[in-house]
Amino acid sequence: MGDQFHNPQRIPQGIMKSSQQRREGFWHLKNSPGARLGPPEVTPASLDGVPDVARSHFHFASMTSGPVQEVSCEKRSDGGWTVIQRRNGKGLDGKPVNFRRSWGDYQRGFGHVGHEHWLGLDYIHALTQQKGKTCQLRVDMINCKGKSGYAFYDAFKIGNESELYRISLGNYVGNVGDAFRGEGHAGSQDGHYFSTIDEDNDDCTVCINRSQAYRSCARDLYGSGWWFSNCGMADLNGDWHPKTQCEGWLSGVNWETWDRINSLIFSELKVKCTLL
Ligand SMILES: [Ca+2]
Repeated sequence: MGDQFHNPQRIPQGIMKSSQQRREGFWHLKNSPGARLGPPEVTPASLDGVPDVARSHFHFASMTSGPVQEVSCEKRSDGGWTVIQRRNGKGLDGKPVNFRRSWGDYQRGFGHVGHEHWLGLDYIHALTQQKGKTCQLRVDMINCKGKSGYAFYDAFKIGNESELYRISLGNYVGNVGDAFRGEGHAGSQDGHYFSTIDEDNDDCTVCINRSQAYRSCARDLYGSGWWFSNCGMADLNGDWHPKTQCEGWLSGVNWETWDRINSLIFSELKVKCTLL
């Protein structure tokens, strides 16, 4: 399957922040007046004995990120999670969203929050850098054979633009392996910068992956935006391959500590922040 290039789909922007919110740097997730709250969408993300998840859309505001953004929230038995990435091959128009995009697109986000999307680095930064809070990252995924898996990281945050959205991860718990750190692989992505096809921050001029050399992991190998580091074993923003064609891809939706050869057919990154 070739690359999917579609017209950019911006996540629709919601209401603007109030002047009080701007003045105080108010940060909130609140129920959107126009949001449709039901019926709950049952998704394949019921992975850990939780029978169902309820999804709704909220507006998301931060002191640093301009307009209020709509986000997808998921209510689970362990609390409410904000979805920052979803891959399922179904954009707003029913077709896969193109994730082979520029630095600016990854900063601002793309896709639609009710479908396949990337929330945007500036929003993820604001979400994970709330004062007095610490955040968990949950990664849900389904592999090419239809099996579900998950990974948790505590103390998750990403830096701002000047820090090239550097990722920090705490302890890992899960049943798919710690692909971010590669389980001893040289290319641990923890603590590394974000790269896109037009911004090479992977810290390797000759990046070695499976005995092949690449100048840019984002541009030359995976064609996506991610926290690559020589090049690493996680890339959930890689090329989309549908269930009927998910076997045998080097460049796919990858979590290589779980499956080194085949592309995942579902992934979600989601964040929950709690008071310290
Ligand atoms: Ca490089």
